[in-house]
Amino acid sequence: MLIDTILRGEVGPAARLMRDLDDEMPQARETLRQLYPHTGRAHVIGITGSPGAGKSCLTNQMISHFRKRGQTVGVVAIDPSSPFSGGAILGDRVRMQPHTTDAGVFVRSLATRGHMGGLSRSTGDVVDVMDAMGKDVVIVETVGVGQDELEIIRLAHTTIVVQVPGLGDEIQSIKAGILEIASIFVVNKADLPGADMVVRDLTAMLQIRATRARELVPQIVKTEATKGKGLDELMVAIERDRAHLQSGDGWTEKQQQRLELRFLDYLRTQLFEQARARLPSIEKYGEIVTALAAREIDPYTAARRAVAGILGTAKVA
Ligand SMILES: Nc1nc2c(ncn2[C@@H]2O[C@H](COP(=O)(O)OP(=O)(O)O)[C@@H](O)[C@H]2O)c(=O)[nH]1
Ligand SMILES: [Mg+2]
Repeated sequence: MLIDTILRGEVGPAARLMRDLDDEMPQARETLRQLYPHTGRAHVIGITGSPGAGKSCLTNQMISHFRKRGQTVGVVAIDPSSPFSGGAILGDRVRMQPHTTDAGVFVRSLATRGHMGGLSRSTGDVVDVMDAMGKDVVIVETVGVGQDELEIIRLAHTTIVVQVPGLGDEIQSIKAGILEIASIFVVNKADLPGADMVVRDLTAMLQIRATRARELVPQIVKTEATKGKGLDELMVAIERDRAHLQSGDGWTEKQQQRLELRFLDYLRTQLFEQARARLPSIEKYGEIVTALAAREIDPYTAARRAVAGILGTAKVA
């Protein structure tokens, strides 16, 4: 049985399933549906930050540390799509290579498909498959551009935000929203000048940030990913976050929060698909289109009228 091979962690069938999910094959959806009850065990760690901040190097180091403890690891590397090919950048795969011969590590690269400018929708599915495969930890690497960075919370229990010195005005480089999503700040490239200033700035910003009840104040860890320096401290911070989440209701809450966001995401898509399919059959659809073209109504009003038509509600002004 396909399900059993995936639950046993076999890479071939799992990789095929991920590809089929990406291609939106109905059979793959059904397989995932059957795997779903076996998910929810993996600790999902998001890592985000600017391109070149050292996320892949850090991920590589974290893999080594998790493996030393006997934990299995899945990695989902989300690369920016090339505007020309839509393909993933090869670099990440190459950089992850030290672990490619280790059966306890499964790396999968995904291209973002610009779904609402954000994370590839199948990222959640891929995380689920790795979870079902029995991976203890699943690391999701996203590039800190646009919404991806903030969307990581719909997938990760623990979010690591990587900062580096030397990007000019350090405070400017920390975007709104980032302080709220970070469980851990890593100041990587600590060998470069300015790292301590980044740590100071972050510390100051965290002091004015309102900490929600039961939430840990994010830790700040200095690392030099290329040499593995600071990795012990990072592993302690990750472990502290996991232990904190699992000690109270945090884990369940995060789980619920994550699933609700994904549910809403699918709801949005499915409603839109259904609505679009019904458009031609609504009364006066032709009129709406003509009025739109003649600039008699604006697109916003046109959409409202179409929604009213689809839902069969009373006339909308
Ligand atoms: N000086 C220095 N360079 C680093 C460090 N960590 C990573 N790099 C370099 O930064 C570049 C980008 O690293 P990478 O992990 O691909 O960054 P990513 O784009 O965030 O995944 C590579 O050339 C690394 O060798 C560090 O701690 N110090
Ligand atoms: Mg990378």
